[in-house]
Amino acid sequence: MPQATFTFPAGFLWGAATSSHQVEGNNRNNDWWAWEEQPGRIIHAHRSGLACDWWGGRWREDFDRARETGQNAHRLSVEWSRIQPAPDRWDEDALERYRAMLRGLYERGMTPMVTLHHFANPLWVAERGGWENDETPVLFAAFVQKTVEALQEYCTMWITINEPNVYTFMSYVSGLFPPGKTDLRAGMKVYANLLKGHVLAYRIIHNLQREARVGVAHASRPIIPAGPLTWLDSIPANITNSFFNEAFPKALMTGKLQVLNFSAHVPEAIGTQDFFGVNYYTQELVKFDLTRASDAFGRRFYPKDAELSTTGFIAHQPEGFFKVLKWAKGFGLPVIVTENGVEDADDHLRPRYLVEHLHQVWRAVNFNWPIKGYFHWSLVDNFEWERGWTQRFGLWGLDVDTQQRIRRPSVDLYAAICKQNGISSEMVEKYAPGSLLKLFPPA
Ligand code: IFM
Repeated sequence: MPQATFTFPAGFLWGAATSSHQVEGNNRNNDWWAWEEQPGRIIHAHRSGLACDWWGGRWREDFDRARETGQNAHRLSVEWSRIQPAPDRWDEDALERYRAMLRGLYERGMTPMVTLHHFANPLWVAERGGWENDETPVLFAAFVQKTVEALQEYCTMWITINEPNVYTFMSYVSGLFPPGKTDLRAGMKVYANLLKGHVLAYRIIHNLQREARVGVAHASRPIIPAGPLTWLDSIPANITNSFFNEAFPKALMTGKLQVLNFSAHVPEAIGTQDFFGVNYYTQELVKFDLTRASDAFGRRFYPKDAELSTTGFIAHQPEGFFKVLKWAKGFGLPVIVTENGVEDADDHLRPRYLVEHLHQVWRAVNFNWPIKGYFHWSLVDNFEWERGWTQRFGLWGLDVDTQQRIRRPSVDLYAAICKQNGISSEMVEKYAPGSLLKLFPPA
């Protein structure tokens, strides 16, 4: 077997990503908490509850875990409903707690990245129509101003909106996220308002902080015509790619958000991205299907022989990651992998998923594409939205009843990678032997 190491550039960011509602616990004042209380919304009636108890202070032990295992960065989000519990009220204690968390990262020598909107909205915003209301981008901007003023001492890397495409799709097309609508027209309005909110936030952050780097975490999932009638299958593929993958990032270049016959002109969006955040999990095939009008006449699925995650949510397809990185670098900006990971309770797939996906990042880096960091989703198992606790994305497992953390074997693999700033054949042999021949074929 060849002995080799795939080395990453000096200064590469190695971390994990989390989001407030998914880890903090007791986020009672947002639309997700209310949604969880409605029967039938969350699988098995699961609740976020105490989540990973970060609001109770367990972020400390989890940051220790991250640091001790070689991570030098962490992406977390702040909760709008905590910082601004009512339209006319700011909670200084909440801001102070977030300052303490960021200071906690700083003291551990870890670079923070802060997300300002990660799916959840304050109840009072939701009650005013959420992102369908044209006022919401302005309300969001006020929250961003207040938050960045308070946190800028410890953070220069900001994500304005996490996965605007997923938020729009899940909340307004599939209806699986609050407010549970299935109304594409409303969805397009929301998409446009998220874009406007992003633009306002981008300007505010730069006005406050010269050295800020501001981006969006774009969920990126190649949709491939299944064939053999590829021309027919490319109809749903093109529509879905346009809505899901292309629309938002293109709008940040052209100032026009365009999907089918819907368009919104937001010229001030041009150039409002300092890096390109990529969230990649998997890719999908699509077949033309006349019965699926609401899915752009497409049936999406994974290849028959694909290896699937525990609940079948993700197919292990690292080659799709390379495609996405290639596409992302085409935007001419530094690229940061803001999320990548797999739900895998018993950790039988994660080690291979991890090394094979990171191998694609390394390949990309070797073309001199400007990839600056990688944030694994996630540090600890956390509340997976409408999928509740059925999906376990953590490097560490979580016993929700006892709050006990369970160290999965992937922890040691990721630690070795972060500490060495590379992937060696020895590591792969030890932790992910099933990937050895693929990554290090005999000469
Ligand atoms: O948990 C989510 C996260 O909130 C957004 N990106 C995908 C993750 C896995 O489903």
